[in-house]
Amino acid sequence: MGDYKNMWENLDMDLDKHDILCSALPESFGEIYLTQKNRPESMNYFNYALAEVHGARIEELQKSKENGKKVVGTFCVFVPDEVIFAADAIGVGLCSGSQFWIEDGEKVLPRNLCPLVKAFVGAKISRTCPYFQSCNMLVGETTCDGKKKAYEILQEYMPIHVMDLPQMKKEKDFEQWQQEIKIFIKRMEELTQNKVTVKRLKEGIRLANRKRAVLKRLYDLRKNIPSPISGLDALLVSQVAFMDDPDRFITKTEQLCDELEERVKNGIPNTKKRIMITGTPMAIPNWKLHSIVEALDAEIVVEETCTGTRYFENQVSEEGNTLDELIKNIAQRYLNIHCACFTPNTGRMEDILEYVKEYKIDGVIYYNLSFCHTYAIEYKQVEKILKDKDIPLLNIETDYSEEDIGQIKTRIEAFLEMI
Ligand code: BJ8
Repeated sequence: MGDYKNMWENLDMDLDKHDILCSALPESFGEIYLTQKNRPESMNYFNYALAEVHGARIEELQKSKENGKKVVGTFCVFVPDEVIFAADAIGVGLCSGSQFWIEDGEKVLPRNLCPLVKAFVGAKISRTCPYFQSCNMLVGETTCDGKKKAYEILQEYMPIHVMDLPQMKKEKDFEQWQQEIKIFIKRMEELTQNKVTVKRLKEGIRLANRKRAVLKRLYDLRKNIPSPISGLDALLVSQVAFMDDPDRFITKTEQLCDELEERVKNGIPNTKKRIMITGTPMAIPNWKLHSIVEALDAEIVVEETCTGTRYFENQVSEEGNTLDELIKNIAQRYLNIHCACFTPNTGRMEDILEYVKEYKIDGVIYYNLSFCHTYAIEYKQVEKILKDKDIPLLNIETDYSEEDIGQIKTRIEAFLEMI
């Protein structure tokens, strides 16, 4: 990494603490990623993106800000990228996957709370995340209680706009979500001083659709036996998608997919068990479950999570000549994401069964971040539908710490032997 000390200083970061964070990342990335054999060459870009995640990308954000652009941070795949693009702003995903931030998070939050929430609050209050420090505004959403209340704390540190996400999918909820998107457009216009016109919103829709399409292409390639890419590498691509410049990300992921297509032609069958992960998201640098599973005789070929299929499934229709029509299209696509914060959430069950078939799954691992109640409760429904079809399922509830790695490994070994 280059010398970014001045930039971090200007971002009012805690440099000493940030040094500690930065020194741990290369080691864990090296151990987990660079030890994999026969990786696609095009993954070099994503290695670089990760290595420069606090450096070159942040420098780009600062340059854009000097040219008048605004940066907004998001925490959930329900926040429509289309609107951020249409207002000519830059969006960055701020969900945090590091144990490093937990201690600071617990200074202001209860300990028995989801690690994702504790980590993002810890990242902000410790001033060790250059993405948080670069944001002009945060965009939250009323998904789970932990996040909702955490935004009240973050509000003390910086401006935040919270989108009121309905928790059901009735006609009135659909209407309400359209209203919320309109309010969000207004807020983005105020922030950027750019008008969201029909033309700009269409361009925003097109860009977000292209990004989703390339991720879909990547996932479709994983349906091959064997998958031409490890689950770890595919996860890294998804994680980088939340931070990177969208156009560059699309180009680099297309290149990766071209290379993977060649690999498929020369694929040598293996005996690895094909695993689906379903559950809560895995934000950078949370590679815990993937690294345990793929060190054994198994490959993860799909993630039914928000750092997986929920991020890219379904496109927004580009049809329409008015803002209202385009907003309706956006609302339709987004309310079709099946997060456990909705009741009922039967769409998720349908997706899981569909992916079992499409990706030729041998076994499913239910991944639940500790204290995430909605996903923990929904486990029973997933268990039932998979049991009915005789599909093996393992439930793993964990956080970001390393304490339970041995125990999880033992359970997954036993699971793989059984399936
Ligand atoms: S659409 S999964 S990104 S809310 S923070 S709900 S893990 S207790 S992240 Fe999420 Fe949007 Fe839904 Fe996806 Fe549970 Fe933790 Fe809450 Fe979480």
